[in-house]
Amino acid sequence: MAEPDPEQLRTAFRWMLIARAVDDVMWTLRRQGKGHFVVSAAGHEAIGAAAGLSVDLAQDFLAPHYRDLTACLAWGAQPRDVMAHYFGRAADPFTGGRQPYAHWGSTRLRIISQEGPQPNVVSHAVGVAYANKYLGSSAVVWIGFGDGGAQKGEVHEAMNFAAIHRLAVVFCVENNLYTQSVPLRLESSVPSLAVRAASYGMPGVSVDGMDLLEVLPAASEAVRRARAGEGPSLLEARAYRYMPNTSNDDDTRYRSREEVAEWRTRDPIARLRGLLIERAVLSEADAVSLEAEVQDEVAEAAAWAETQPDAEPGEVLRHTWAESQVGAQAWMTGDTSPRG
Ligand SMILES: Cc1ncc(C[n+]2csc(CCOP(=O)(O)OP(=O)(O)O)c2C)c(N)n1
Ligand SMILES: [Mg+2]
Repeated sequence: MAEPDPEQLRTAFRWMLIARAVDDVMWTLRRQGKGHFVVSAAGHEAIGAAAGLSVDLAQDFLAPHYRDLTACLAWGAQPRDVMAHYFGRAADPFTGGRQPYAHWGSTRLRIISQEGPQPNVVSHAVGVAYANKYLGSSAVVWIGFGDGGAQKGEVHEAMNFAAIHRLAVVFCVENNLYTQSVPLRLESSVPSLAVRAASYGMPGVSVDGMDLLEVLPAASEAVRRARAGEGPSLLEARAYRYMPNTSNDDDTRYRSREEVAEWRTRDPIARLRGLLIERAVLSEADAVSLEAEVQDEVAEAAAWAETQPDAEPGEVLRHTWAESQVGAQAWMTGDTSPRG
């Protein structure tokens, strides 16, 4: 990809700002006892922004890691969608209030459902890429997963299968050095996960995942290659999650505050902001007003979602059985009379 133009950089910055603002508001709601489970994207924002700028948003698929809020925004999710999902409201366009936060999935936006067991989405997304090839589609599937997920056997199977069939896939492993409390050296025999690409005969590149301008060329080349029928690539984006694994985790038990503070100095959003000002893409005043606009938009989305009705409990069985059998609900609750 040629150097990103100013408009692309501004767009990426906006996605990243929205992701961080959503993250912050969710943590606040959690602490106020108004919201529940938070999975933070903070520290991973540049990866999703690079994905969004690299793909063709009109046709490509996203199989998101649960820290890929920025990518979901790039693929078209709106702050109201995300907040309705966070609160589990009926208006949640991803799961209709069925799943806890970060289980995005949208047929309309071509976002493949994020699943609880990690990293199941990797092999399922490769199946989507296989279907795309079968159908003669030129769509690319961007797959995000964690360094811990990368240690699972199914990732090996998925990469092997994708390489054999030269599928249009980008495997993006977001290496943030931890699998919850377990450090990388205890879950991987090699410090760089990109080297594993060689065993599948695909390119493997390792980049600073907190620097948009470093992720972007590698992401663009992987997407180009996939679309040209040259097969999959493995992109290792090195990052750091600033917050605990989830709002149920206490990270003070396994990493020092000094370590977290050191990584804070490499914040992907602050770095991009500095670059935009340095390149005169934005003035300081432009950046401040964009930040204020994003804060307002996210606050409005959160306030809106908070007042939305919960999903109807009876809806839980929809999309599980064929519509004609939604009567299974009555059966589950004790009504065993036969139905036609
Ligand atoms: C099969 C499975 N085992 C355990 C978990 C619990 N779990 C949720 S997040 C997580 C950490 C995964 O680490 P990694 O893949 O590196 O992603 P990160 O959270 O660091 O982005 C674990 C173990 C799970 N969701 N699925
Ligand atoms: Mg990790």
